[in-house]
Amino acid sequence: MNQVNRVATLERVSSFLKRNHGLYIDGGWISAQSTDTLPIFDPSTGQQISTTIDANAYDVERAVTSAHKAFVSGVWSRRLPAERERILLRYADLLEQHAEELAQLETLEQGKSINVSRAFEVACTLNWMRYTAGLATKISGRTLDLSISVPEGARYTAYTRKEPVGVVAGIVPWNFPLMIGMWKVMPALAAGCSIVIKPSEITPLTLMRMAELATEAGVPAGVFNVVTGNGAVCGKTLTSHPLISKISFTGSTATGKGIARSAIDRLTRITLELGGKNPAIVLKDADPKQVVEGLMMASFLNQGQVCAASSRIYVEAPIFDQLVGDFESAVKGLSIGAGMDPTSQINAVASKAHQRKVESYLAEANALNAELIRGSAAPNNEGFYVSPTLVINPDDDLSLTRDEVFGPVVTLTRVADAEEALAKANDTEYGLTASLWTNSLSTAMDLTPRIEAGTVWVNSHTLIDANMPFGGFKQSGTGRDFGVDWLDAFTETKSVCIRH
Ligand code: TXE
Repeated sequence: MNQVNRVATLERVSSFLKRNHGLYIDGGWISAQSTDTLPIFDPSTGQQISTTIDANAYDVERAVTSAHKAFVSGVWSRRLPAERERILLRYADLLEQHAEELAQLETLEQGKSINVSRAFEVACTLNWMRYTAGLATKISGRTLDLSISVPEGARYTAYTRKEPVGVVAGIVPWNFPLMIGMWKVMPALAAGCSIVIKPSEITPLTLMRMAELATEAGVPAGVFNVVTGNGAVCGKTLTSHPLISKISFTGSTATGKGIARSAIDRLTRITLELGGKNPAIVLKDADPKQVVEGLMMASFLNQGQVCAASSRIYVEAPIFDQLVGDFESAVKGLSIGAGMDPTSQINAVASKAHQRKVESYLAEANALNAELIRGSAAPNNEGFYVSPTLVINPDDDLSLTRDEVFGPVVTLTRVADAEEALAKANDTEYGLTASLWTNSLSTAMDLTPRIEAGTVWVNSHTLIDANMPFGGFKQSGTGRDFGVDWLDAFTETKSVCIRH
């Protein structure tokens, strides 16, 4: 790494990494029964930087029991909405006060640029936290006029109330551990639920620190618990526990479906935010500068480890060659290096296993003579780097054209017209996001309803907001996060019918 540009690690961060970590249950750290541990690596060097517990079934049982006890006691669920809101706003203030610490932890365990950790992961999470805190005081039902006339002359009025669903299990992936973690914690707490959260085994540190800050903000003991561990034991025990009323999962389609299958046995409520293979349709009247800037960011932010990332770009023939040239210059100009070096634009991916997976897609494409344009070479160390890569006019049946690669890889395909682009864009089992690049309002209004995706951007891509619902069509998931109706997924609707 370029030591001159490297951000100095805060003393608070170094000492947190060295801690003898336990599990966060009942408002504090406890020793686990499990003696198994999981190493945490710095993706920029491949070196181990911390160690966490690989929780067993007994440990998970303790966390769920604590959350359930807190829930039925009413210590949080029956608290005045304004009090919950105030505590959650204080929680956001604490993140703001510890912003640099959390940003560094995020970069050290996940690999992404410190610039992205500061400006996106931490700063945007703050917006989401404050937005969601405000929802705690907006929970409301309806009054209902009824037509029941039994016995004759009786009159009835009903109303609905939204009640917290119970104990939530949050399963968090490794691409945006802090932000996606808070997308589960905040709506659960705003609605009055308790939560047991399981971060990814690769990137648990920021959420562990956020548990401490929740207690400092005033969230009562037992309401917010963190268990660290692998998916097969810790994750599975948590999501199949009978005291869990709601699962909020973000991760792969295969794991999400497995959890949903087991959830159906107990009819546990479930929200799934799964992967994407997100198309960008670029028409000949689009602004090329805007396209290249927007889609470089949308394709390579966080090394493409973004569920909403643009990974397939379809360009109308008249501007295809020019755009390929512009993308090639942009990709070759990206500097590669450690996330803690703010001048590096492409950083390591999150794990060795993921680096191998992304490289294996590229190796297959190469073996089948696909045209690859690769950016600068990765640093010569044990870090988990993948050079940013453009794949030009790949065959439709190549694995990297169909699967979610989740790396710094994007395909560019020439199409004859908007109809061919639309057919190719929709030819996928996924349906998370898409974008359309055109200066014609009528074309945009014609095409957007025909694109099979939960979010469609026009002349931008990957820009998300707390007030804009987000979720997938098709195999990209079920349910929506964000927006004014977000807490519906964390509440049950009760109808109260009164005879008078
Ligand atoms: O995902 P998993 P992986 C996609 C992306 C990536 C692929 C595989 O394409 O390459 O998924 O990543 C926990 N019960 N996305 O293997 O397995 C696990 O411990 C309960 C897209 O990491 O889905 C982790 O906390 N939990 C995505 C979380 O599930 C289980 C983000 C995600 O792991 C479990 C990440 C089980 N049986 C990957 N098995 C997005 N939508 O943003 C695993 N887990």
